[in-house]
Amino acid sequence: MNLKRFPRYPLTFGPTPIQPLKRLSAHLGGNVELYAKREDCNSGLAFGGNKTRKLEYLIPEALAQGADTLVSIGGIQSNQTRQVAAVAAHLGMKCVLVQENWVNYSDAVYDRVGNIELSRILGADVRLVPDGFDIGIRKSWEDALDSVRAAGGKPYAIPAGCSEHPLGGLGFVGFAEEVREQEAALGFKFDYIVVCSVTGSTQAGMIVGFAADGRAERVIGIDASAKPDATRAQITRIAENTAELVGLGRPISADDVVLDTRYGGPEYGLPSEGTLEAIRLCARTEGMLTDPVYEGKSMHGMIDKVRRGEFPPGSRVLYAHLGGAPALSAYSFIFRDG
Ligand code: 5PA
Repeated sequence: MNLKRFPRYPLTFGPTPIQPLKRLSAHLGGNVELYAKREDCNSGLAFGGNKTRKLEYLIPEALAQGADTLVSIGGIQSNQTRQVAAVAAHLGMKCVLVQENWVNYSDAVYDRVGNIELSRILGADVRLVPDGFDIGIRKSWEDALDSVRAAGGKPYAIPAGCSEHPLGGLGFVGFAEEVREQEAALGFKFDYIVVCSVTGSTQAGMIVGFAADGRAERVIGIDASAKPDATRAQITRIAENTAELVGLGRPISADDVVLDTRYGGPEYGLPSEGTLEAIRLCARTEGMLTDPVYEGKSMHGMIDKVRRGEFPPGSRVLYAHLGGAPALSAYSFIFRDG
């Protein structure tokens, strides 16, 4: 497998820290050791997150093409679009963001605070459109690309979550390689890796990266799309493409893709009672913030699996914290009493 042959433009601080979640592990009975790898603080570019790691492999292509505008898409509180806005500002490029109406929720200032506020401060041209949730390629995004061309600009297209981009899986192949180096220093290996999945390239990259040492099926995806069939299909497709790209040396099989579908509801972007309990428990035992759209759902999944005894006693579980806390202020009503 060869990731090194792909150019990487540094946007992150470097390897992200792995921290033991001692109080959360003890609270859950102490039979499983929980750790977090902090992708949520991987960069100084507007808080970073999983997209910043992915973008390190897309930006060299954008620069090589002489693009002057990054164009991307997400929901109103998308973390992806905020990270693209920050990267564009950092590189002196323009940024057009299509923000769709992905979530059935409207806190009074849902479209003013959190990620969308940050994207506006970062100077992005934020375009709100009424279309609903869909992780695929969107007409509104094609229209935005056309509008940049029509104005004489040179757009670089970054699809939702970077996922449908041919290079979108590479960043999290790198994540797995980084974990292997950290494991060598720690003197042990993780038995499971827990990761939130929606558009799929985060988990797909990890599957390929951990397949290299026989652990693909130890990557436990927690669906947060509440449309798990589409997410599973997209993870599988991206993993297949990425495996070929980096020369994994074996095809991806259905067994490699583990997606737990119990925690994504009630809908994309809406927390369940379990999501909220997990957010509060993690915050109050560890001081670590997770959000109601993504990481609160994967945190719920990890906590519930520990409580049900689904990880064998003595397991070491690595929670990939992918970011997302900037959306919390958009859910202020839910947390008005804490
Ligand atoms: C996102 C995605 P994937 O989309 O790669 O499966 O990652 C899921 C995920 N955690 C997990 C956080 C904090 C995320 O932001 N966010 C999207 C966005 O528009 O922000 C792509 C949906």
